[in-house]
This record gives sequence, C-alpha cells and structure tokens, in this order.
Amino acid sequence: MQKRTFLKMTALATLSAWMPWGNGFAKPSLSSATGLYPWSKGLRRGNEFVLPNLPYAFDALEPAIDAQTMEIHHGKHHAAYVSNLNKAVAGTSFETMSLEDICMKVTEASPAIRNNAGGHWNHSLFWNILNGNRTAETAPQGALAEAINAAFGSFEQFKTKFGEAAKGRFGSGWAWLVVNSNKQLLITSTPNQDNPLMANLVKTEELGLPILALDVWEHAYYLKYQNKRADYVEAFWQVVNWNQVSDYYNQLFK
Ligand code: MN3
Repeated sequence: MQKRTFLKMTALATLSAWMPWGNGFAKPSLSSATGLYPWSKGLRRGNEFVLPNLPYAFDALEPAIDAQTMEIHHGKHHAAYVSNLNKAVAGTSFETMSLEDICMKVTEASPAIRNNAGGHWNHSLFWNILNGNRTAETAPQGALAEAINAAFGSFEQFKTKFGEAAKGRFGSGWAWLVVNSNKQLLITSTPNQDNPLMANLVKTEELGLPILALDVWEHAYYLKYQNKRADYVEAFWQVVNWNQVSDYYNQLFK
C-alpha cells in the first residue's frame, strides 16, 4: 500500500470511529491522526511531552507577527502547556497516551489535562501552518482551492468567514478549518485550548481533522496589535503556509 493511501485511510478511519454513524472501520490504531501530522511524533520523547523546536526563526514572520511575540509565545506560553501537561498526566491513565488520543478522550480527563493537552497540540499545528520559510504559495492551489471555492464560494469569501470565526470568538480561543467525517471543509472555532479533535466535547458536526488554525488568544497578538484583533487576523493571511495546508488536504483526499 502506498504511504499516502495508508495515511488517508488511517486518518479517515479515526474520524469514522469517532462518529455514531461510523462506516465500519475497525478501531483506529494509536496514532491514526498522527499519520496526518508528521510533527506529532516530536511532541513526546519517552515518557515526557516535549516542546518542539520552532521550524523557523522568531523573526521569520515579520512584520505580520513580530519576533518578540513569537519568542514569548513559543518559549513561554507553549513551553508552559508542555510542562503543565507533564505534571497533569503524571500517575494517570493519560500518561502514556499520544496527544491525539488524549484529545479524543478528553472528557474523561481533568481540566488541567484538557487545557494543556489542547495547548500543546494546538500550538504545534499553528507553528506548522505558518509560512516561516517564505517558500509557500500565498493562496491555496489545486484540489484545496477547488474545495474552498465549492464550500465557501471563493477564496475571498472563505477568508471573510474564517476571519469572522476568529474575530467572533469571545475571549480566548482558536479558529479552525477542519475536514469533518463527511469529508467536508468546515470553519469552526473553539474556546480556550479546546480543538476539533476533542470528541464528546465539540459538537459532533464540528469534529474533524484541522488543516488550518489561528490562535486568537491575546498573547498571540497583543504586543503588536494591542486590542486590534481584526488587524492581526488580517495580517495572518500574509503568513499562511498554503503548501502545508494543501498537503494535509491532499493526504486526506488523494
Ligand atoms: Mn497561544
């Protein structure tokens, strides 16, 4: 079996298994979702969750996202989620689980595990979909572009709707572009560090595999944008790594 086909099958099998109308796939293997996210393996080393390196320099996203924000966001905020997650899972049945499995079973976990597991996973995806190396296309191409047009009317309309989800999220949280179990593209948002992998927590129709994420906690933008979240959301479009977002999509649909 080709690697891509395997990844697609395992990722979709995971989704199906979450759903009450699952289509008969067997119980997914431990890291079915991790097949889609190559960086996922780097979130744990032995029995400890670890902070992955930022895949580019702190100033790589200037001027859209400033270097000081990136340094604090990665080195302090993300690092704190990792450290607090290790403390929260110690001695529990979650201690040896993959981060994706913790998210999927999060309603059985303590609030500390829920918040810090989400924090670790969400930021790891976020760093990965930002165009720090400035090598990516500035808009979706190919199959993803077609799917966005079909689902939202146009790329511009997609950006408007995603931006509304990001700006409309009251308080702290995230905006997401998700492939749900019906293989549909969906824009959603979650509070705090919740995410669309969190079965039994997010609405069933919003459960899925995120392929694009935007952190709208104030710590993600306040140094440069202060209270102007809308300006930060607008600047985000300058630094999305559409090649990476397309790659996730293509793995699920090719
Ligand atoms: Mn954050």
